[in-house]
Amino acid sequence: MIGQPYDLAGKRVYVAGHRGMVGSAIVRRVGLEGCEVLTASRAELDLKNQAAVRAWFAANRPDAVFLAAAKVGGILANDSFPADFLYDNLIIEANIIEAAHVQDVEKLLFLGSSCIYPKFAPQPITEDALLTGPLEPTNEWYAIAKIAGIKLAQAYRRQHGRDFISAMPTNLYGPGDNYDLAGGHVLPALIRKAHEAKLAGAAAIEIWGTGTPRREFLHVDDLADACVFLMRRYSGESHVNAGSGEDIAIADLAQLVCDVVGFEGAIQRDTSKPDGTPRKLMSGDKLAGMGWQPRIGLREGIAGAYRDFLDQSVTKRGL
Ligand code: GFB
Repeated sequence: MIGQPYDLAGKRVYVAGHRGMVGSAIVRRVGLEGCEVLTASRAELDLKNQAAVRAWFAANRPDAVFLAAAKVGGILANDSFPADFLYDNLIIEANIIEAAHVQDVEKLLFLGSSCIYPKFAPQPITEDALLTGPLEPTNEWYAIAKIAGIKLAQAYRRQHGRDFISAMPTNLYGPGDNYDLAGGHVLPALIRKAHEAKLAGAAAIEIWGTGTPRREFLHVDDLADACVFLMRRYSGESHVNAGSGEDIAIADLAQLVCDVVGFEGAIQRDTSKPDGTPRKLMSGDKLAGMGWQPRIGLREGIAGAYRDFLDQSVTKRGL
């Protein structure tokens, strides 16, 4: 349902997780709305500490909250650290949603993830596929935490009349991504592998799994725009998918990244690594029906992400 537009101008808007890829994109985008953007560094506020979160909300009194703080990672990180992915995400979202309720926050947007859906959900995945089948085992811990976050937002809506909503982004990429090969997602990993192979004059790069899984990718600046759109225009119990509407096989993605980076060698597969969900394409009909569309194409987005990777490399080496 599209509610009365919620005007962010003049509001105090807290972006939780502002150092991350998603949070920093939301800070950039929401800054255009004429609001006062509030952030808190990890040193200032431990989001896993309930008393600290409550005190921060009482002292800073935000009107609106974007809940983008989360422990995130790629398929291997999810599979290797199930306790961290479940506990950290549960506690962070519970603390923030509860504090937002106690402090009468007018509107809150919780960010989930497309891995909340069943492993074999019919494609493209509509919002009502939630909780209709078993999850993908490599990331069920993260998925369960994110499902709990959606349910928390719904529960505070039902029991306390709070205007708390949820957006479900597909796989994201863009400036501020994590280029760590073990912990990060596929797209930043491919950028790094192709770049380093080009510099080293290597004959090939290696990708994980069979290369056949299909994923949908959305540029984080498009996601930030969708979040602000939903914050302003949407009020409803159901979460809303945010995607690009197109998916690509991982092997084809690897080729595209190599083209953009300028690496001309071969692409080899390490099938000892997991594939994860065979396909994850979300239906964007609900958000499109409200009038929102993504703007950044995949090739253009990867070219921008590669520039960001080069900038990060320069900064890290202190050049
Ligand atoms: O991006 P990724 O880790 O996330 O992996 P998921 C996507 C696909 O790319 C998998 C393959 O089939 C990987 O096996 N892949 C190929 C690689 N080469 C690489 C590589 O070098 N690094 C990585 N990371 N993957 C995550 C979830 O799942 O997606 C999270 O675990 C979250 O919970 C996130 O939902 C959006 O799409 O498989």
